[in-house]
Amino acid sequence: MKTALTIAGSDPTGGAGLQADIKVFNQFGVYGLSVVAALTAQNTTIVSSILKIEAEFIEKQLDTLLNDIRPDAVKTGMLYSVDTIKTLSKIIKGYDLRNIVIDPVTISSTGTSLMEQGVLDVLRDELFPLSKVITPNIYEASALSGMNIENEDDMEKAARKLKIFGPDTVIITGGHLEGGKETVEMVYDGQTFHRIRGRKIKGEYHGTGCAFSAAITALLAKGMSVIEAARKAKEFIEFAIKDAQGIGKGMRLLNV
Ligand code: PXL
Repeated sequence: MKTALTIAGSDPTGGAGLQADIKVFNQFGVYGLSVVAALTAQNTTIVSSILKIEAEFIEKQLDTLLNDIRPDAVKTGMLYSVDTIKTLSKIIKGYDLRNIVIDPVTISSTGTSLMEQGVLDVLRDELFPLSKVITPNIYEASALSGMNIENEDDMEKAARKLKIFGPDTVIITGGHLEGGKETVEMVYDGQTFHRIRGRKIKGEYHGTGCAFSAAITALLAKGMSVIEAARKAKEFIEFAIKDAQGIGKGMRLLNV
């Protein structure tokens, strides 16, 4: 059976974070492995607290797991600390891990920062060069590229800038762009821009970024190309959004 590893934060609602990733891996028939990089106390309205996990313990989790099992693909989510990212960079190189998907998580959908100061720079400089795909949304891509993204032309420009940091493929997710009836995911492999279009679905949803990048990771584990994986992941996410559940008092949770 193919395996995918998520290195991410815990979200007790299961809508985002490593719980969502494992559910998505399972949906694609891929065995889910997980290393916890941070803990959050949160519900559908608020992140009330974050507990950092020391980088040494994250390294211990990874070393122990990777000495036994070699994942077919790996994704990162909320990593929280600079030390964790540096450790991860060492591990990825040391174990020669492939099919790395970086979801550069910055803030929660309810507006709380999910990273320490300095994380974005280290993420960009240390992990992007090792990655097959990065999947920033427009806010994350704006922060990482140092430009404001307001339309598709800006998405292209930002994708070009982020490509320079070394990922094989940049996918900027456009679900948060203002206006219009369509959403667009901008895929840039250094040569061609592919625009994956879909219908915008009204409302606020928790976990769309995690589920999208987890779906891509699962499909890469199964040997699919990045562009095919991105198209399939987009279809998957549209279904999950349409079927989102109002289980709590706040944001709807993706039903993955
Ligand atoms: O959606 C980004 C995200 C990632 N990881 C964790 C989260 C969130 C959003 O709340 O809680 C653990």
